[in-house]
Amino acid sequence: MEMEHGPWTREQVAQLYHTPLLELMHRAAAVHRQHHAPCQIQVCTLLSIKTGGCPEDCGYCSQSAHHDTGLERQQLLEPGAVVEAAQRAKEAGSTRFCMGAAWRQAREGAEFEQVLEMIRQVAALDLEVCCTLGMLDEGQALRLKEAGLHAYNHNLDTGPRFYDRVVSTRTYEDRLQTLGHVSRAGISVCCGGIVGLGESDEDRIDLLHTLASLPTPPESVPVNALVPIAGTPLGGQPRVSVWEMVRMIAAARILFPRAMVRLSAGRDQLSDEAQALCFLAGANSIFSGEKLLTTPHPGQAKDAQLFALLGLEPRPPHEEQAATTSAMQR
Ligand code: SAM
Ligand code: DTB
Ligand code: SF4
Repeated sequence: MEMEHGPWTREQVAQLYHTPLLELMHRAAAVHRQHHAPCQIQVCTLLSIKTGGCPEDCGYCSQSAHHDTGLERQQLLEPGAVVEAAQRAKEAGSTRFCMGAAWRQAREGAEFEQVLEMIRQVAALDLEVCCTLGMLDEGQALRLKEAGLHAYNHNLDTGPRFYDRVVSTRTYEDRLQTLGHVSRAGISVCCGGIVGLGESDEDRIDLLHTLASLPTPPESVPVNALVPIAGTPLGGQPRVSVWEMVRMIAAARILFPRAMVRLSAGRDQLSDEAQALCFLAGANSIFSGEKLLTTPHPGQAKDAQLFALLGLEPRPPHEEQAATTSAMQR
């Protein structure tokens, strides 16, 4: 059995990243099998609880008020509507429910209370609750934890040297600070990035190394392929090749053996064969549904066909999962 790796140096991450692709995939698949049931995929549902009109200028995002993308704005949803969506997601087989808000930072006052209420009610459905609300301070992170939040998604997107080419309204340091507040509050960190922003291999290595150097390793790592959005500065970027996704996923799997590695945005453009390669390389989580936050996604029927074809099954909810894991260790 491969030994658990200590802290990774940047040089080691670079070497890993540049491993010949088939060898990298093989190593990642081996690590995947040591730590996870290889035919199980975590199925998550994503809901946009507040859409558009965001003050940040992220160059990839349909929801930034700085870009004219024609997106219809939507104020914060009522907890009742969110809980209904969560119930439907559970019935459709999701075990994790993630709520996304187009905010620079979590709001104080009535809106924050409303989000806390959503978390309490969704957690009561026995779903793993995750949310992504932009920057948080320490007190907000603690209140989210108290309400029953399992994980907080806050992506670093790319390496620190490329970051200001993509976003100018906040810094990499701001992102790291929020991640610190999240993990100190005892909330699982969900943190990953985007492939296809025009970044170099060096930037991807920087991102992986930064993630591997966080005080607590992320519990889940979303790997997004850029979905180019007309009207955004990155709307003309070419689609990333599946090989770039596979390399990033495999490296993430090896760096974070226990994490859920999520094949996130961009699945709509990936063939069954391409997705199969991503799962072989260690991806073990997806978003289900016909829409991500604002962009089209494959939908449940297509995913059911893919699961049947590949012999994959949805990962059971956490307590049943604990039983599976102990069975694997016997
Ligand atoms: N406003 C919050 C924030 O930025 O943290 C939460 C929502 S934001 C849309 C969540 C993540 O979605 C971003 O950090 C980015 O990684 C990803 N994302 C947004 N637009 C994308 C796109 N067009 N293609 C791929 N990933 C995207
Ligand atoms: C993440 O890393 N990917 C999800 C989730 N976290 C919030 C969001 C992807 C958004 C893709 C573009 C859109 O649908 O607007
Ligand atoms: Fe706002 Fe998040 Fe989109 Fe950036 S990625 S513009 S912070 S919604």
